[in-house]
Amino acid sequence: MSTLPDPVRVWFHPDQLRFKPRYEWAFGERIDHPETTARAESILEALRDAPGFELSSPDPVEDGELRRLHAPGLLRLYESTRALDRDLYPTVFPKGEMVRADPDNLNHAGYWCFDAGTPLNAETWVAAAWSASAAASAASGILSGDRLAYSLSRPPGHHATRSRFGGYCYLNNAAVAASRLRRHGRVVVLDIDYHHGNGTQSLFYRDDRVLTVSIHGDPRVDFPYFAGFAEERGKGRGEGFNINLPLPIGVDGQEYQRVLRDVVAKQIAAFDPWAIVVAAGLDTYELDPVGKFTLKTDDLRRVGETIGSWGLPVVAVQEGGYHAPHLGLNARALLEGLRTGQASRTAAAK
Ligand code: OKP
Ligand code: ZN
Repeated sequence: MSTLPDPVRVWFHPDQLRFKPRYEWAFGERIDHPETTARAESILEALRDAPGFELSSPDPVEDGELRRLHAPGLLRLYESTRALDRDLYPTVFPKGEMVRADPDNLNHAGYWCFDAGTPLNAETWVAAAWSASAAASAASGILSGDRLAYSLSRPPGHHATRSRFGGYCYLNNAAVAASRLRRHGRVVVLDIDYHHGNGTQSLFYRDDRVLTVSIHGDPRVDFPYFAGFAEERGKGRGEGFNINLPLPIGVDGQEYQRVLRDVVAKQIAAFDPWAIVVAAGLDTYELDPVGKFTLKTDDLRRVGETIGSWGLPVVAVQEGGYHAPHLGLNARALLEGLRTGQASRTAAAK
């Protein structure tokens, strides 16, 4: 008897489209902001037409759940941004002792920020909260038996730390998903975005129940610059439970696949998790204007197949990916790959 697999739920809320960052600063130049609404629209269009996907509206994540990951001051600052009538780019970033920051004073926003590419306006908070809610609902889908769930998170999340936003990220969506799953056992967050997932790393740095693995462009030459080195392995009981795999620019699909199969697969198998959160950045794509790897759409499909073949439930949380015209096709390829990989594993077990 053959049955069709259940459709993959695509978690997304239309209010995620309300936030439209207009520009960012890159080496003194004002450039169009890469993190556009066209990205999400490209993904929605590609998955709407594809068989096997079903659009679902998330439940709002509660404040208490966000407070377990993020500092009260950061969340309070986001509340304050509702009063903004313009885009705010923090320009003063106080360090160390220079701080008596007031989250009700938007002139102090730089205290909770680490870069100049991540503006605040009156729509930031609603979009970021739904983006995190989508990840939370996707994780809950896994808890009620889904084998694969996809959070169309936008704005992205993996650079957001406990108390700082940056790198286009405000709330750490992948960490929200991982936290829901971690109550039920060991969880891996595998970050395949081109950029190091510094926020996710820092949130679980002392945690031995969440293994964080990030494959990314060498941070000596690429954002976030200050983290992502192989020496960062976790602290305290979390020592050994953070793995960074920085790679040189120009890496292609074959080399990427080799790292996944020869290094990542073994580390994850040794950790023996019950579920995996994929921080699914697609800026490793050859045409991406921000990332500097050279993966093709079929390479992204194979990345999905490899991860799926590990036989674990997967929550894929969208991160970067800035070539909007092909972003939907690439998301679809990754997700179809994940599903094919999972099916091959199920078939082999029978
Ligand atoms: C966010 B995510 C580019 C300047 C660098 C920061 C990149 C943030 C990437 N010209 N801006 O990990 O995809
Ligand atoms: Zn990225």
